[in-house]
Amino acid sequence: MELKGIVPALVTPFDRDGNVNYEELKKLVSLLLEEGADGFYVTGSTGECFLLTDEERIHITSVVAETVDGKVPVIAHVGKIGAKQAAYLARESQNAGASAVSSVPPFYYDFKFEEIVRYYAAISDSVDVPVVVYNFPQYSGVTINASNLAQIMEHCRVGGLKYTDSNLYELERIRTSYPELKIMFGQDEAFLYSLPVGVDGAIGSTYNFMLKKYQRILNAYREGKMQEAEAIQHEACRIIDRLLCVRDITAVKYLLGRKGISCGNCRLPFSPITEQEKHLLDDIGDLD
Ligand code: NAY
Repeated sequence: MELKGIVPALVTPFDRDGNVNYEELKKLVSLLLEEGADGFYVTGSTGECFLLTDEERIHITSVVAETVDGKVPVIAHVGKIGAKQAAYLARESQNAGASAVSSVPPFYYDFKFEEIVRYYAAISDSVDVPVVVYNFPQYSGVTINASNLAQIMEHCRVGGLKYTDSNLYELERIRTSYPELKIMFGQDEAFLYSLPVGVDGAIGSTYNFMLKKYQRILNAYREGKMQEAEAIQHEACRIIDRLLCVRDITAVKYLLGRKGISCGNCRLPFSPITEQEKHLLDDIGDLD
């Protein structure tokens, strides 16, 4: 599995009745493959993981893997709070075609770090594919840094780290401590600024609908055209500002409508998008 480049954290489309819309999911994946996505992160935060049943999570992975047909990696997020449950989901996701599995640390019970390590070991022991540790302190309440990552790595086959935090200093410490580790950055609003730290790529929600903008940032950066890269990043941030006035997942789903993908609303208890929110997103400008 080559984890690199720009990887959309896929939304999960729902139909009018709130069921997973697998046809629209296939359309979305095909469109993003055409646009040059370097992989797919499925049933992550953006995919409303904790609002899906296990069966839905596994089936989503299998539909995405089938559509991708080995062209790029498919990383299945298998996070639960129980180690046994996450290990089960990991094994089933691997059977469904995932090239790697990933998880946020277990949350809610304020687990000790040694317990978190045991959780990752259970996932790792249940699969042959690599495990991508998902650092998302803002939601999980747990910070993974250069020092405690070593403890996880001792007991778990870590293939990568998804780093969804704005602390670029800590990111640099991790990069320097583990030069071989695949690191995927998770804050789209700071995509450009993660590149000099030496990340291998990025996973995020806004790559669902404005992938081309980030490809242009990456190309400009690689060619040393910093002013051009910054101008496109500013444009992406202007759009993200608008997204965050709504809610990122809700807004991403709505904006995909412009690309012919119908994603429906987010699942309860998320609220459906309002007319006022739609209005805010309607004049957001060019997505490409
Ligand atoms: C996932 O697992 O779906 C993600 O990778 C989530 C990454 C997103 N962060 C959050 C907080 O949901 O893409 C980002 C985020 O939506 C974007 O940077 C806008 O803030």
